[in-house]
Amino acid sequence: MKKKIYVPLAIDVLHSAHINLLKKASKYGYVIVGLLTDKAISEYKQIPMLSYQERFKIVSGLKLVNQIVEQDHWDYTINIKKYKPDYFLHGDDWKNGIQKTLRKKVIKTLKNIKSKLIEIPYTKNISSSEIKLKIEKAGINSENRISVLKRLINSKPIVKVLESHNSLTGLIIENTKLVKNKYINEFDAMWSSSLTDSATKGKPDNSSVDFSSRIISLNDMLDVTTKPLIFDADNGGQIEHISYLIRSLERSGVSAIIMEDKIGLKKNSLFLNQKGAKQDSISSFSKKIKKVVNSRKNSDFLAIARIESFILNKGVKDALKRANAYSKAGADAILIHSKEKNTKQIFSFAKEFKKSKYFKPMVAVPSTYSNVREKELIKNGFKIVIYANHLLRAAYPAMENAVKSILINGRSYELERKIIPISKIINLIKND
Ligand code: SPV
Ligand code: MG
Repeated sequence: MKKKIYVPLAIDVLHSAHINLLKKASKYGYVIVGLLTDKAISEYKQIPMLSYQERFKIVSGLKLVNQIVEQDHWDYTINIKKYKPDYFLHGDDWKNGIQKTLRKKVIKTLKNIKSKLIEIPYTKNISSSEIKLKIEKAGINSENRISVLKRLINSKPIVKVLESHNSLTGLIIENTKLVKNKYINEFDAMWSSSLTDSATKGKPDNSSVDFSSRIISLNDMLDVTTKPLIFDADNGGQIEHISYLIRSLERSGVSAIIMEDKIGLKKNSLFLNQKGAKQDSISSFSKKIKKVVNSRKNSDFLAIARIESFILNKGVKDALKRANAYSKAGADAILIHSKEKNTKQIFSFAKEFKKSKYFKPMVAVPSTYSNVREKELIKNGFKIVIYANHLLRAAYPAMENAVKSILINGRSYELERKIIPISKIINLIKND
């Protein structure tokens, strides 16, 4: 019987180094490719551009490959134990960096089943990540960008979203990455907040900044970034206009709309005084959700319903009734909003909603209960967390202090050490 060789691959961009690798593998025998799922990849780097199904099709067209199996964890040892290959092949680039620990674990597991590790030299000057960067620089198309959010929801424990109010904040979200516990930690998506977009324009969060203006702002951000964007549409406006709004958002490459179930003159939900603010009827808001669902051309564009029951001092019963109805109307996810300082309200809702046959992924906006950790949200069934206003809140005092410093000192010298050098700003914005 032919010997089996296992090759784990992500194949986001198929290139010549993969072919070299598979040619070497085929010399050892029957080639099994462990194709990494979106979930497995997102455990250690950004979600791939192509979906698993698309990547599967590409690999199945390669005559060097005898079998493809699903590699659903970044930890290869699970499949090694399952398929018991005689050989395991990997590029030698995993000896350093974040894959180092995994390599050690793999070596131990292979030893236990008397299999061998084959490491082949990393092909210099070619890497998927670099090719991906070049493609990203050339831009991402709207269709692809729309789908990324849904894929992230299906593959990550929680999707992390941060408010972006202009292109610069979009770039910060795009480019800031930390390595935490050997994993790359970064934000997955941007939130186009009605509050911060309005505040940036010096206007109140009462829909005085109309959708056309909001869409110009988000197009600026989408021009220079590749991550998905969620649009805060207040209550969606008039139902008769919704299909045009969805058309514009999809054309721009927005991944989701969030609509809140309020009517009347818009008031920000974090205002203590909600006098005059009214909640829409379940039937009327459900119609709006249906309208979004029927208007979208791309089924990966998500309709997210935001429930304001807690904001308007109604209880969990009202929130649940609405969640079930909105889910039935076609909402892909439910944002349960709260302006309490703790998570009691949203977790009591989550506990009940999880039992519902209409359960949908839940979204949290921890603006007032900011002490909650993401792991607690995950434990309570939340799939998206939106940090809704933090970049603007960080920028405002920094700018105000700069103004004060120049006014106090009659020069800008004292400020220099607190702000970034001009050279850094120049280099931050690429000119190519
Ligand atoms: C926003 O960021 O505009 C929101 C969230 O809608 S909140 O400010 O809490 O209403
Ligand atoms: Mg808003």
